[in-house]
Amino acid sequence: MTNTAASSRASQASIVVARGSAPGRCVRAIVRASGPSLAHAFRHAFAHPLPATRCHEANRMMTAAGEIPCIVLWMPAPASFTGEDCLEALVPSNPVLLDAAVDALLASAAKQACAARHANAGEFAMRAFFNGRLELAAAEGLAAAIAATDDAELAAARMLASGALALEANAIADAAMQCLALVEVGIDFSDVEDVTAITPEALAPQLRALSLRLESISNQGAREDRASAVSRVVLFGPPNVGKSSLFNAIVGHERTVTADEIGTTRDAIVERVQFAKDITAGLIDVAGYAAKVVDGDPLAAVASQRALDEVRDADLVLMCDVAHQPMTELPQGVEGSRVLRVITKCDLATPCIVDAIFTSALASTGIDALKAQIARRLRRLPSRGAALSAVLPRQAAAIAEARALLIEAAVTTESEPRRTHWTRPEETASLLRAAIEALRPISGGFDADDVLGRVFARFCIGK
Ligand SMILES: Nc1nc2c(ncn2[C@@H]2O[C@H](COP(=O)(O)OP(=O)(O)OP(=O)(O)O)[C@@H](O)[C@H]2O)c(=O)[nH]1
Ligand SMILES: [Mg+2]
Repeated sequence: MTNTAASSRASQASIVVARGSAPGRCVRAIVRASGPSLAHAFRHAFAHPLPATRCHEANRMMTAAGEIPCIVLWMPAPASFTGEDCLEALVPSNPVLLDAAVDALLASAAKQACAARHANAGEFAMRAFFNGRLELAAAEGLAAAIAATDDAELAAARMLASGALALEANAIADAAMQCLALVEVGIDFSDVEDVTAITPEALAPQLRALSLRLESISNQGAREDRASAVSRVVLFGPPNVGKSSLFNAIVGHERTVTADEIGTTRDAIVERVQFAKDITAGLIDVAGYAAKVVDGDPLAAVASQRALDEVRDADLVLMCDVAHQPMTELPQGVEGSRVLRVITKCDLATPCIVDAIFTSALASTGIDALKAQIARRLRRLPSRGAALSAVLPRQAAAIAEARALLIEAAVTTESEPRRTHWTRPEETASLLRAAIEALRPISGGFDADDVLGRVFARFCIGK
């Protein structure tokens, strides 16, 4: 559990008070409080004591700055947003009066020996969550709605808060589970008469359809800038390791110059490449990167910097090293999660690294495996420009992961040598199981504490 979540859960016994409206000009502002026994705690803060039952009434707050007229919305526990006693006082929107009103509530609680303090960011929503008044998805939706910068992001946030996202994710997980059951029947009861598993031919289109449904969720509310939505894959590494040769081998023609000289490539060269049936991306060849640039070559520093700029903007970095040399360290700002290690010139030496793709542009080996691995990694990226990933990165990542696994399951199924019989049903079944698991954070059944801190930290104080 995160510290924020743990400390907030532990301190729920205290009363919290905050301004509940954003700063800015308006007629009235809200002061909000939540906690146990508010009527008792705030006895000295109001001219008229708070009644036993829910009401809204005109009252006056007794503050150090004088009496402030207010409208009180009084919601005793448990029928309130947080599930605790909740109070909202609408006071004239003046920063001095607002501070005075908050102080008056805290001072009254102190006089009554009740623990009270200023609320932390998101604390009202967090209390609502812990008291079972708010689903985590709804809380996240609320946070996302606050953070939304346009209508599309707001629509994505509403989809989560309304439960529509969970419903669709559930339906897809359910359908995937049905497919899994039909495949497993063939594994577990293959020798039993009358038990027929689904054929690869019948299953593959179902898996494709499910992956399309996931794609359409992640594109909900997507902005119309699809032109810039092409992923960028950059060939990066020290000079002369064979990046340009690999670039040509992948694109399938001599698009860029290669030579024995160090520093042959100076500028970034882009070519659109279809890495798989469903994956097209921009492949970019850049100059060799050297942390220390050779003296007497003024262009080298500029070219090297340009290479670094391309890498920082890349969705996937193909980090190239030659088989017979030690691996290059990743430059600063390039996280390992965006990197695919590639070993070049494998015809010259046997590489000793394990976790990499081995290639030789000269011998044309490893090129198809590299393209397939690039496609696999790109499928896992959340769609660019999608509002969902902008405001709900956790959900977008889960959907991207599940979608990639479903496509992989479809590809595995389609590559069965016979259309009506299975040779490797276990492989498809395990990919399907992983896809269902990947959807779990949205369809339910995950460890809430892991994400709580991050969710509520996105709220502002008073929410
Ligand atoms: N044996 C062998 N040689 C290769 C291979 N790939 C490239 N080379 C050679 O290595 C040299 C450098 O190749 P490039 O593709 O220009 O290397 P680069 O990394 O683009 O070089 P810079 O642009 O200078 O950074 C050339 O002489 C290529 O012929 C390979 O797979 N095997
Ligand atoms: Mg080059």
